[in-house]
Amino acid sequence: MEQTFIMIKPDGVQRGLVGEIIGRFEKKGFTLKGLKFVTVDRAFAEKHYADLSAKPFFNALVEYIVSGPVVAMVWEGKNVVAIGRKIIGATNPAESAPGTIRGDYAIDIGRNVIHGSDAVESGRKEIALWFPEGIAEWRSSLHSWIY
Ligand code: 3AN
Repeated sequence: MEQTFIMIKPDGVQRGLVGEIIGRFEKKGFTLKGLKFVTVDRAFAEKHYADLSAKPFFNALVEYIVSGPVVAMVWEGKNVVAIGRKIIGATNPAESAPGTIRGDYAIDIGRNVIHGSDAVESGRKEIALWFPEGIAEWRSSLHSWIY
């Protein structure tokens, strides 16, 4: 079953949006497979955002991510990568639709509340980076219609 890496960024934690965000993924029907509350250091944040290292905003992005604790999660379900990105909304909150997390709760692209893997393969890499200890296996139900 497909998995994705979702992170509630420091501004999402500080603004008390953790429950709201987790609730949206739960109510959609996805399964929470891993969760940790963690403050990462610069070297770790640079690894997570390695693909963006040439961008002019890279330094500010790394500083933002290390500025406080984040909630790192693994969510599982059918098409969870693409549907998760829909739930999150466009990168720039000015363009993300109302009803999406960024559309409802963010204004600034540099403080956009949440991260979600952009492809199944990057999800695999990000899960391995954030959860090197692995993810415990569990099933929410034996019913195949619950993803
Ligand atoms: P997404 O998070 O929607 O996959 P990416 O991968 O293009 O978007 O960018 C990763 C993160 O970098 C974004 N979540 C955002 O915090 C930051 N970012 C992207 N573009 C900009 C920008 N033009 N200025 C400042 N920060 C940016």
